[in-house]
Amino acid sequence: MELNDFMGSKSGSTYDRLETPKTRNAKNPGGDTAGGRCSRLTAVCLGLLCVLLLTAIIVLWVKFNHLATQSDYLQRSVHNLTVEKEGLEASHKNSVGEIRANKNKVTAEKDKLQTSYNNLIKEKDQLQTRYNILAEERDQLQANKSTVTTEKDQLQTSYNNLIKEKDQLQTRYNILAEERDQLQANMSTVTTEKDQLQTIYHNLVKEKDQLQTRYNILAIERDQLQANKSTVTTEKDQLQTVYNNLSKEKDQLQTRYNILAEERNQLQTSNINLTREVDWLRNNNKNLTREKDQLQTNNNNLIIEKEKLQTRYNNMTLERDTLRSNFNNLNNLNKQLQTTCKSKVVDIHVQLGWRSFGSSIYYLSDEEKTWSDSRHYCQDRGADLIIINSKEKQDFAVKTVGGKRAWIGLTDRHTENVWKWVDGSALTTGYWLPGEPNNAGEEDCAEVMGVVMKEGWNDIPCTNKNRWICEKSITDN
Ligand code: MMA
Ligand code: CA
Repeated sequence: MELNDFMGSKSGSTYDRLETPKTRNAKNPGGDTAGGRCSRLTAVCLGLLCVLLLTAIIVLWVKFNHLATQSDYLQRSVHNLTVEKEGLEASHKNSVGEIRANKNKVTAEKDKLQTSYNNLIKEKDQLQTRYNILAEERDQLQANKSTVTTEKDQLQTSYNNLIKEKDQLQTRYNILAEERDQLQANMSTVTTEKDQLQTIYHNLVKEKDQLQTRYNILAIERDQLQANKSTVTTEKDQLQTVYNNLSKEKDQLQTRYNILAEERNQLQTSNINLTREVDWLRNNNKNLTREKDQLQTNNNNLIIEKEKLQTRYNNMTLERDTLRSNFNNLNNLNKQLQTTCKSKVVDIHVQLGWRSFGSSIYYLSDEEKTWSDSRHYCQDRGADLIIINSKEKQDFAVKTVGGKRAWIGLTDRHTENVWKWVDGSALTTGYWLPGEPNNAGEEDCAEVMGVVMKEGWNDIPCTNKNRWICEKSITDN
């Protein structure tokens, strides 16, 4: 080593200088004078000083060697780190920036270490210079121990600084080692990502080539289209003008078409309705034609029948007139006969004891019968018991019965105190005697009394036997 050689050579020269007094003492062993003792004392002191200086130099030399060893170790570490950094740089092309930054850091650290090394070299030179100075001062033997001590302190301070710098370098080395481990750990991830990106890159390159090919084709087509565009633009302007005119005409035609369409729809609707009506009318016409033919046939038959009936009607009219004339003649004859007949009936009844009054004839019996038997008698002769419904008939009855009494056609035997005539009509005006009818012992049939001062009606039991007055209308037959 350069340092050892240096120290070796320096040690040699020092021994040479230190051996000089010994050599001088050895050449004068018998000088036991005061000056000799003083010289021996000085020599001893100088020897002790030389021993001290030698010891200090040896210690410094050992420590310096130790520092040099550490410097070598750090140098090798820097070298190894540089190698590893370069390996990482080769592995991580994609993370070149980071690695480069790390490399710069490592380089900076290396530069710092180099600087430290240079400083150490300079300090070594300084130490060498100082050593030379000390050697010169040692030669002067009056060199100041304080100066040496001060320099020793400075060396000690430098040593401490070097220790501190060594610790800092060690710490930085540890940090760099951790960063290296992290970078190694990131390497696999980055490698995987790099492979994926590489695959994507290849795909993108293929797509880019395809797109480039398509782009070239499109560019050619674009140029052709560009050339066509001007022609088409001109034609488009012309067509636009024509289109505008056609649009106006189309709008007018559309309006007319809409109106015509509405009219057409209305006409279609009307046509459908009319077609239905026509069909319906045709069917009706057929039916009506049939009916008309039938009616025509019927009409002809009816005309024939009408003519026949007209003939018959005329004949019957003649017959009717004849019959009406005959009827009138017969009716007149009948009236004459009835008048004659009634007159003869009245005559016959008068001959039989009947009396004529108004439009009826009346018969007062000489016998006496119950009310019912009396009525049967009248009915057997086409008459009934007398109905007295006027003051004239009441007076006629009183006059007819004379000073006697007779049944009249009045009874309440169906409902007590409800008096009815034999023709079913109700009693409206009665000519009862005072206090009558009193129904003295179930008296349901009426009699007329013609006794003076006792001319009127009385009720008596129907089972009593009494005369009776029959009444028979002449106008009934
Ligand atoms: C009295 C009087 C009549 C009654 C007859 C019966 C003479 O008249 O009471 O009302 O009908 O008697 O005989
Ligand atoms: Ca009575």
